[in-house]
Amino acid sequence: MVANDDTAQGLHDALTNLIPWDGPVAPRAHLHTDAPALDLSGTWRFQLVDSPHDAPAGFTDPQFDDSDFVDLVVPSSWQMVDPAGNAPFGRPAYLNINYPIPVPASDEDIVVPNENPTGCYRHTFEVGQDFTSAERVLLRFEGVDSFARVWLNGIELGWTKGSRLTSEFDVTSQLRPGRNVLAVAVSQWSDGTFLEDQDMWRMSGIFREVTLLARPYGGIDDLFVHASWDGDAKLLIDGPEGATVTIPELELTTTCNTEVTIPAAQPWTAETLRLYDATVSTDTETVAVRIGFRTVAVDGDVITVNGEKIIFRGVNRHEWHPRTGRTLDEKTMRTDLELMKRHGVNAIRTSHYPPNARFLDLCDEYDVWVLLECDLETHGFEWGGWDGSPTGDRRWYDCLLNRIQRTVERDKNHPAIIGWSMGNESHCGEGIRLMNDWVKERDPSRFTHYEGDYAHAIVDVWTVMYPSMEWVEAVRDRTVMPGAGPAPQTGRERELPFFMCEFAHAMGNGPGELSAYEERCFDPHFHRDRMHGGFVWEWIDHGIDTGRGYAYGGDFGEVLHDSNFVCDGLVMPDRTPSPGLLEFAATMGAVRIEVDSEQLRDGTGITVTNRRDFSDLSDLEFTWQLVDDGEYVQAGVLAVGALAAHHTWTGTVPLPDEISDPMVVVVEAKLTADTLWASAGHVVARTSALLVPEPLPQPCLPASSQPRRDSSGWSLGPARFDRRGRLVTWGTASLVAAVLDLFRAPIDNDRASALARNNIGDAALAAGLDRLVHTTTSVHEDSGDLVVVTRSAAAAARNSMTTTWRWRAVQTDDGREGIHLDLHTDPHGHWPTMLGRIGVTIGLPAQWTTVSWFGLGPTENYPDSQHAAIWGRWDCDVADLQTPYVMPQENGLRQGIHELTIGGSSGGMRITADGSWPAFAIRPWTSQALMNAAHTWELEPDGHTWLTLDAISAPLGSTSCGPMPIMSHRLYAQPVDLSLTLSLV
Ligand code: IPT
Repeated sequence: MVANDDTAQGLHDALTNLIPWDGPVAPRAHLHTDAPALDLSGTWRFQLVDSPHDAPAGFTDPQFDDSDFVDLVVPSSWQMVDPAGNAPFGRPAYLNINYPIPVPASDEDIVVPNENPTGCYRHTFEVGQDFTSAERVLLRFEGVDSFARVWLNGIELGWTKGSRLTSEFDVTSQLRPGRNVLAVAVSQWSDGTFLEDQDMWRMSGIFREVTLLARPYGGIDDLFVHASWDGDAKLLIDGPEGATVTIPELELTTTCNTEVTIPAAQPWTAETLRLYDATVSTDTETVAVRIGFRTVAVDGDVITVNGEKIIFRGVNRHEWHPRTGRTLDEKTMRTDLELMKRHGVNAIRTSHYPPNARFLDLCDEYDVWVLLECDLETHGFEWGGWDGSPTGDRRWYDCLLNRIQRTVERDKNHPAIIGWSMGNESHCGEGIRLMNDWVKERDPSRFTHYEGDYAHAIVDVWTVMYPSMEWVEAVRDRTVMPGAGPAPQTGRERELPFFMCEFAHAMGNGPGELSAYEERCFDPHFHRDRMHGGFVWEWIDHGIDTGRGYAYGGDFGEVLHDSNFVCDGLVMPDRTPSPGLLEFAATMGAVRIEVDSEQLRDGTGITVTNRRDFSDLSDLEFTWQLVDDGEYVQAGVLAVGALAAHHTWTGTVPLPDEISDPMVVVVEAKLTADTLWASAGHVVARTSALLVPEPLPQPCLPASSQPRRDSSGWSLGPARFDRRGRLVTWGTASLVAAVLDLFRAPIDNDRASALARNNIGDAALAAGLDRLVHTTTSVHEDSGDLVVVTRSAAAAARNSMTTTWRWRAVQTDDGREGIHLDLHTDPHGHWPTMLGRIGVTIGLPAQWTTVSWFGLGPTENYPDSQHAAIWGRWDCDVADLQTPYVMPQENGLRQGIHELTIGGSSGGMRITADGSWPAFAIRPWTSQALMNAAHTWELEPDGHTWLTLDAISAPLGSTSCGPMPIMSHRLYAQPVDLSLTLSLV
């Protein structure tokens, strides 16, 4: 063994010798066995030193006095112990592409720093005769980051690398009856670090389970289940000769290594949960396996399962918990799957490493497609043009093969896994080909994936990251790619199935444009086409809980970091669904309901489309409701029935003969029975449509009062304007005058970053959108109206917006006093900058915190993310209107506002829109304060309730790592009108 001596040199060699491991037994499946197993999780003794050379002398000796050591719970990452507090073992560091340590040049030997945090672990455990009488005993580590050297009772067992891969050491000859002392030295940096450059928090430790496994004489060390379906179920289990296979539910008994056809069995798919509990037994051991019969094939350029094309409505999933990092308990894993299933996610790419083995059992159980990725990323080599990247350097090939072998062998028996991915962002060389060849030989029953196979010479599918809409269209239409895409469509990629292994970067407020991707890449209309959907980047924000909010890169004093790029998920760090996840459910969900209010009276206004690939809709009940401004009118059930996959149903609901107020039709699809992931009644899909009376009732009548001028300004109805024509008093309340607003606190998709293909936010700031100066150029009375003209422009800028505010006293139809505003704004000069909004902002009293509106809600919505919102009457508090994105940014917009009331114990304002329906945001701080805060805990209410009403709002896009929004969605300066009535409440 290279590292068997205790000298510094010996240790150094093992850390960087490009040998994947020394000591572990051949990789094999994780099996659920009745053979004795001892979970070694719990409190261990621990000491952290600066370097492997500083490990306390003799700490591996069973007699060593470890009273200087401290307690540490295993599994855990030592940097996750109180990282925002006194951090006894250092803090995590967030990096995306950059390596956390210096990178060797391609003509150098591999070196890692001497300063190499090393955790010295000791754990004492007892075993009984069930272990000492076994044929063999294995010590299994499921995840140690990144290098572990292991001793039992003072005798070295060897060492291993591959942080998210299992290693099993044979401890038969070192294990003693009774007390045993395990010692492990874990170093953060090794040559493995160069293969593990995933975009995530960098930390280390024994972060997954450690187990002692007794292996009986004549036991079952490994199994390979081949369960296919081609109209009939076929089963072949590679295993010990003569071992008995039983599936009680199918009344089947057979033996390993014999293929049987089972006519009674049903197929497994990610929609039709059909797992069979089986056992495989020898005289001394019984193993439980769950079998799903399915056949994955690449049929021309289409991926099929059981002969049907499948669509990935997928997400990329890292393992994350805001308090325990990459150590996840089963409850958290179940929560992920339940949330995914509830929001229409049907596929997971395990970016960019194999997850905890237990998670894959749950994927079988909950029914999702899994693209299982190897623990491999060498992204930091990109900065040097990939020179020396391990996938093209033969010195590394054994390490690469070791990684893919451990990946496939551990997880090969899961029906949920339908494809193997070689890794992520590691360039492409011979190493990838060797990995792929090995997989195709070992397991030809699944497709292989590697996005970086840009020559399309190796793997079975063609995938891309973050394509533009035009790009996706070109793939779909088989035309030449616009711009400088990775490759023109001239080679083997023309023959391959296509999906987006990453798209719709869910960082901060977003992603927008999901429905545009959905139309192009997920539409079953292209049923036999090669478009297979994709996987949103990513599932969860990797924020770290500090007790007062979430930390991100840079909060722990890292030398290098990538800021909040680690918070780019569809769920918040605490797994609260973000508005982006609700939009995912509404656009990507396989059950589609569309309501066309114009056609309801023709009997065809409601369309239900079953976009599932296998199952009908008999698990759902479709209900409708007619609601009149919050008042329930009528409800019923739609006879959609057992609509088959890829079929459409058309129908309608009965409407009253006349509609006098805006009314809403809401149609919902609900589960009729409990499932593993939701209770009966859970809403799988919901949509609404607005029915408006024609002509629209006029909300107000002209009042007799005229603008009255006095020494300090103007009075008009319940309002006062100062001498510059600014609205400063409402009833008895003082206001911060309404001004034109073009600014939004940059969302992550507006902010320039290494990967963002935009500079929207910087351009907006350079143009001074956040610091417009508003100058009144005229105030006068015109036929009973107070007409105010303002010019809004930024210091140094020559371009401006001229706004005419035409105010008139009115009475509402229910007799309340008010004023009507007709606003028109016009750009002057050259406006190259994209705007955040074109609207007005006004400062209301801080005591006004109760909000009620008729429009789209209750969830936040934006022009390119509004499918989850429903028309209706919604009530809440100002605090509830804020979405706490980890990095503060524009949030909380609600569109389509017909009426909005905001008030408190003293007074309030009702705003009704006529003509076009504005959007609103209400916050206890300004957009400027939102921009300036780096964390949620830095936001403090400033003494006003700020109301913004947008005539037009900018889209969200997903430009933080993706294309610019579709041209027609972008918001540029243009003339707009707003027509509102403000009345007293
Ligand atoms: C892509 C990575 O594969 C993923 O891990 C993550 O970093 C994502 O970007 C951004 O959050 S790679 C990028 C160069 C497109």
